[in-house]
Amino acid sequence: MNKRAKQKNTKAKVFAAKGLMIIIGVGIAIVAIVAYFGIHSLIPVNGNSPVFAAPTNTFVKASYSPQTGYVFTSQSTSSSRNSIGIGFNSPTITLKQGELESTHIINEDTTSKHNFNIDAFNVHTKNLGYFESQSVTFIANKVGSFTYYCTLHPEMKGKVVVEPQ
Ligand SMILES: [Cu+2]
Repeated sequence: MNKRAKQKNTKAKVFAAKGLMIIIGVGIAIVAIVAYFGIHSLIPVNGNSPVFAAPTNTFVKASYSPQTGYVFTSQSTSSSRNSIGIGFNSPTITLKQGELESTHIINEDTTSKHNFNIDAFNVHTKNLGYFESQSVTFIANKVGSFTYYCTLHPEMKGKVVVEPQ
């Protein structure tokens, strides 16, 4: 190999190495972002460390009809220990003490925004527009009966009952 060819070869190698570094860099950044948000989504809103457990999922929609007015309606099938069934209005959400709960709210009302709150567990969604949804994960770390509600419509409320273990 003459001098020029050698130089060219070295340049090509440096270029390839730089390319590889960029690819690795981007890879690390993606992994870091996923890890950051992944871990953060595992931290309950009323806790400060990630919980590596499968949550109980409850699906609730905000809806409106002239008959019912503004109302939270269950989208979860009923289970042996709670009164939730698809279509139940103002369903009671029953949990066991210490249970990890993910409540998924969707606004299926074309006429108004809605939000979902449970003060006792630091649960507060943003104002959800039509077909917007938000999931909130919390630990049922208090026993008793609590109220969930929408700040925009006082009539939209129901109970969260946490039973002792
Ligand atoms: Cu509302």
